[in-house]
Amino acid sequence: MQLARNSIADHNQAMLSSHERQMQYLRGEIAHADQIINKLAAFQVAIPSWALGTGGTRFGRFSGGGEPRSLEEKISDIGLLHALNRSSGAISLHIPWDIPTDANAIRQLAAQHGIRFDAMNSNTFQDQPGQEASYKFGSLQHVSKAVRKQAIQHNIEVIRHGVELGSESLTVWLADGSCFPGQLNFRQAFQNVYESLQEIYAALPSNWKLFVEYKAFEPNFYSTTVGDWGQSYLYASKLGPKAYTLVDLGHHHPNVNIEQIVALLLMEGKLGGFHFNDSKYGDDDLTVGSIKPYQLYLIFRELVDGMDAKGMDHATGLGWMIDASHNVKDPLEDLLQSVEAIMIAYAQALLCDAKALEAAREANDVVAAQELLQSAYRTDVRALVAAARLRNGGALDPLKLYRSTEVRQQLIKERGNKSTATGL
Ligand code: LRH
Ligand code: MN
Repeated sequence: MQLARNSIADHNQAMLSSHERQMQYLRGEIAHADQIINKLAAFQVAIPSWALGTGGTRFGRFSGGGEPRSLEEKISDIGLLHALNRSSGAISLHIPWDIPTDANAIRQLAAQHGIRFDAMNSNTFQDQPGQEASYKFGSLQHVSKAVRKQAIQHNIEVIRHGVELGSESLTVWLADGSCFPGQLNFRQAFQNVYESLQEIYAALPSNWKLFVEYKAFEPNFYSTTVGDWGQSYLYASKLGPKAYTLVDLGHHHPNVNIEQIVALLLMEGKLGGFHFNDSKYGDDDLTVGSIKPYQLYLIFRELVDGMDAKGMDHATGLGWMIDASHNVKDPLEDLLQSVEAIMIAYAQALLCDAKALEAAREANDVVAAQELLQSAYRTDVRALVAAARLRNGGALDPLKLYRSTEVRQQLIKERGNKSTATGL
């Protein structure tokens, strides 16, 4: 489904005067407004291929209809998001949920929508039909060499698909762990995973990165073999320079100081990227910034300072990906809100006077430090984010235009109410 030719131009025309009023005020308040807009305009967030349909939980799944039935339709839906906000120019595939039948055709279709292929995701947490050995008791940690070999082969196969599509990174998330005390030899499990990751690492093309994603719990509920940033950092450090940690915001126990973890991993040069989402309790995979927007801002504060300290390019230095699941929202509206929340947190982080903040810290002026941090957070930067979109040819208010052009209704007309797409 394509947006009608002039729908974005007409939408922007109708909203331009109020946008320019807000920009005039912000330009009066923010000396470096244009630098912030430049950075926002260059910033792209990868959309997960598994988050374009209704996720659901083990208790139920309530599809909203018009959901993609193929990889081609998933790419077209991301094309729509990107046409609206010009900040969703990448897709992250999950194998075998999204095995391309014709890699060249898929690559060309994505290019037509201005979409590139971000990190590939392997899947050794589900047994596929006809699969030789089961992952019930883990994959790369498994006591059986044959099971580990099967999982290693799968990851190498995922790399092959990624090379054909132009991806340059592989994310390995392992459900591996244990549900009961006594079930697992932690040291042997670590060693098995490490040796298995070494074989996967050895299969990486020279320009590729390996992201080791950690998670505190689920589906195992006593131990997880890549359970926290320390374990992921241990693997990534032992594996070599192409291996990094991946921070999924929902993979921490409540109240963990994620921004401190981000600051240290970045300082060590071992932060590879993010799976952005939000959560109240567990791995809830909710809309980014919907529960803890201040934490998201504090994370971007550490990212901006940490990347600037290392001279890293913000747009390309790390893997910026969303990992969400939708139960009650239209998936595309949810993703538009998530990208917006990321861009707002990034803009506020860029707005904060980092030099003055450092001076307050040096002076142990705790109050001044908080005032500097929160004055940026309390600044409505939405017009700056909109200005970046306008500059890139996007809509001033993507969600409003998505609704006013009745995209979902048209998708339901085209695809029907049932959803068949594989994935979570
Ligand atoms: C695990 C996870 C991982 C994906 C899956 C879809 O919870 O975050 O990143 O493979 O979700
Ligand atoms: Mn994730």
